[in-house]
Formats: sequence, C-alpha cells, structure tokens
Amino acid sequence: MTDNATHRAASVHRVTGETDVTVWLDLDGQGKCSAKTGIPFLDHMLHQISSHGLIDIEVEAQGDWEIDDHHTNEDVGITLGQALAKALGDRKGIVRFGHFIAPLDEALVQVALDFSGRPHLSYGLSLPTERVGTYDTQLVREFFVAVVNHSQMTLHIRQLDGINSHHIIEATFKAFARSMRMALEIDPRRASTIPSSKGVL
Ligand SMILES: [Mn+2]
Repeated sequence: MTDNATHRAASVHRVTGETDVTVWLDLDGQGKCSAKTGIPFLDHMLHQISSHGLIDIEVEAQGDWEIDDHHTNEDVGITLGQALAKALGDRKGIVRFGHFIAPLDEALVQVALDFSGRPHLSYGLSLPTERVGTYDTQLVREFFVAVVNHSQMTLHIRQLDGINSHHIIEATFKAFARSMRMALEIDPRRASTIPSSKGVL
C-alpha cells in the first residue's frame, strides 16, 4: 500500500449476507497483485487486470462457495467497481476513453470503454464451453455487469476470433486491462479539468 498523495488509491470493504469482500487498488501502480477470492480462475483474471493495467490490486473474499461461485464472483465485481469509482473521484484530468485489441493465440478480443459516468455493457462474447476448469463461463458477463454498474463505465466487448474459452476470456481481460490503462492515464494537456463538454462525469 502507498500513502503517496500522487497515487489514486482507494479501498472498499463490502459485507452482505452472502459475502465479505475487501478490495484495495492503486490506479498509479506497477501491476502488483494479490487475489484471494476462493475462485482460482477469477484470481487469474484479476492478475491480468493488474499486470496489463498497471493497477496494484489486493482482493480478499469470503463467500458462500458451497452454493456456487455466483455471489462471490458478482460481489468481487461490485466491490472492484466501487473501489475504481472511489479512486477516480471526480475523474479530473483523465484520458477517459480507452480501447485495445488483444490476441491470445487463436483468440482476438476488442474492448472499447469510456469512464462516462453512465453504466452500459455490450457483451459480445460467445464462449464455446460451459466451464473453464471449475469456473462457470456465464460468470464472465456477471462480473463485467457488476464492474460497469458500480464504476459507472461504458464498456463494449467484441470477440473477433477464438475457439478456446480460456483464451477468449483471458484475451478479454487483457484487452480490458490495456483499455483501462489508456483511459485512466492523466492527460497533461487536460491539466485538472473534467474531460467532458458538460463539465461533469
Ligand atoms: Mn491463462
């Protein structure tokens, strides 16, 4: 953790009857990640966000895994989205838009996003298998719905190619991470103004 004032960092602790999730993140990090969600594939994807987004992330979750991974997966997404919004504050000076096309072997996934203040998800993945390891591939969409709603982000995901579910999902998280890195950068020509013609995001 850092207390450096130039770092945009935030932590959120969220407790419900189903889960207990803590997320700390630093948008001006180096890609250091500790992810303990109890869902190994989700941990693997959180590492992608951190490493390729250059966001330091610490996530710890307790959940009702005995039912399935659904609640924990969703609540990690909600808490991550809330921490993102908190770290961004009024969104002054950021580039705001980001996009990337990530290949992973045969998979190719395009992401475009906007820290618009308006939640929207266009989810264009078609995953060929129901599971990757023990992870239910329907949870990928649930995770992004949660992040988008709670960070107030517009997010478009397009699958351009891909056969293997693990590759397609991982390419998505890599493209998402690189898009976030672009959008979260401070634009020196913006100085500290809000990047909207309306003056508010
Ligand atoms: Mn992998």
